[in-house]
Order: sequence, then structure tokens, then C-alpha cells
Amino acid sequence: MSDDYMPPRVWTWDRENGGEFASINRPIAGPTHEKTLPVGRHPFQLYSLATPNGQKVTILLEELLAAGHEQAEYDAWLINIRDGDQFGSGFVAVNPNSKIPALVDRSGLTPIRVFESGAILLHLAQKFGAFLPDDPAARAETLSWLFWQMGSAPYLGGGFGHFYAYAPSKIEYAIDRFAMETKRQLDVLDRRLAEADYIAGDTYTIADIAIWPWYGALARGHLYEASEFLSVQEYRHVRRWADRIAGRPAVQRGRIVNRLPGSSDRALAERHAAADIDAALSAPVTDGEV
Ligand SMILES: N[C@@H](CCC(=O)N[C@@H](CS)C(=O)NCC(=O)O)C(=O)O
Repeated sequence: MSDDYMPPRVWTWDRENGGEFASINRPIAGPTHEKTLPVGRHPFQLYSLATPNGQKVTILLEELLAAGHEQAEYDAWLINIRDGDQFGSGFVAVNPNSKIPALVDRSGLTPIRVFESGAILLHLAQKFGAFLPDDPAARAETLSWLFWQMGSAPYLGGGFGHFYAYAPSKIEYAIDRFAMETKRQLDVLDRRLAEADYIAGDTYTIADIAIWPWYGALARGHLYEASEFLSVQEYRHVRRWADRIAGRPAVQRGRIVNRLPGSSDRALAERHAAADIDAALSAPVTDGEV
């Protein structure tokens, strides 16, 4: 790989292109192997991993349960994307895009598949009439920020995070471009949170739940070891908001679900009952809890 690369006329798949995720990246969709998904006893079956995109859904499910919505009970099954579980035939049938999170709503007569974290948050919020305001202006504000997250985070994760932390070589142009955009996005949030307690206004909504695992983690210094590089301490309204949300018990519960054991944080590979989380939260942590 070199800086003066000239693209050929036709791109071809170089399986050895390197980088942290080289083994799972490919230019074609569809399953690579047959594998049925497990199904538990609860109304919602989640197939996921505790990345920021995965955490959004487990945080909302835990918020719903904490708010007394007993019908939000769920089984959370681990999809290890580094092992290629997202390319199993059962998972692809639930999400043809082969990315976590994916949900099957089995609360009705016919199972409903939902993929894309934004669609999952909206599906659950509408179903339970929670964390999504009824007032048209507040609802529009919530949805605007929800979709802002969906469009913006790929620049943070796939752009900045990829080139700063995961790419096989440090490419100044790419890091510069995505650091600039990431800082601009943090400033968008900081200005918004200077005028409102929560992203959509006075109340905590699915917009906060979507944005916090990415930008809250970044502002709290937990993403890509980039807090000094991006001077995240400058975004003090984002910090205030992020710390406040981090203190919510449902957030502390949801963020550890589908986390692979072996990280220095509390981890719960699969969740099938509230007691699973209780046990994981009371287990000792070796170091570096975030
Ligand atoms: N826009 C999607 C993004 C999902 C996504 O990128 N998931 C990543 C993990 S954070 C994934 O499953 N990657 C596996 C792969 O690309 O093969 C969403 O919000 O649900």
C-alpha cells in the first residue's frame, strides 16, 4: 500500500488489504454459511453485540423495563462480528445488510423483523408509546436528531475511527478530513446541548439513546483513545449531558449486554433475564471500567 496509489480501471477484491476488519470485509452480500438463530421465550429476540450501535437497543429495552413496560422483556443473543456470525443464514434472513443490531418482534401473531438501529428504536418507542414525544414539534425534533445520528456516526466510526485507530497505515489526509468532521459534529451537539437539557428538548428520548453510545462515549474519552487528539474536553455541554445519561441505571444495565467477555469492562455475553444483568453488575471488574 502506498500514498501515490493509482486506481486501476476496474477494482478487484484484494483479500489481503489489511486493517483490523480485513477478515470480515467483503464486496458481496448474502450468507456465507447455514446457521439458524436461537429463539428464547421473551417477546423480543435481539441478535447483537455491545458496540455503540448495539448498545442503543439494549439501553432502550432496559429503559422500557425500568419504566414498567413488562412486555419489553427480551433475549439478547451474541453475534460476534469478528467471527463472521453476521453472515450466518439465519442472521441474514433477519438483516440482509449483515450488521448488528437486528431484532425480531415476536409479541404478535407473526414475527416482525427489524434491522437498522434507528428503525429498531422507532419500532420499540412507537410500540410502547415511550421515549418519543406525542407533541408534533417535540416528535419532529426527536426524529430529526435520531436521523442525524444515523447519517453522522458513519463519519465518526467508519471515517475517523477507522483511519485513526484501525487502518494499517496512518493516512494524514483521511485522518485530517474525518477529525475535522468529527469535531464539527461535536460542536453541533455542544451548541444544541447549550440550549437544551436533552437532545430533543426537556425530556430524554430515543434521540439521546441513539447519540449517547457514540458521541457520549467519545466525549467521555472511551472511543478510539482519541480524547486528547480531538480535545474532547472543549465540548463541555456534551460532557455534562453524557455524564448525566451515564448515571441512569438502565443505561448502566443496557450498555453491558452482548459485551464479549475478556474486555476490562463488565460484560454479559447474553441476556435472558434481569437477574443476568444484576449478576454481571455485581461481579468484580479488573481495571478500566468505563
Ligand atoms: N446503520 C447501522 C449500522 C450497523 C453497523 O455498522 N453495525 C456494525 C457493528 S457497529 C456491524 O455489524 N458490522 C459488521 C460488518 O460490517 O460486517 C445501524 O445503525 O444499525
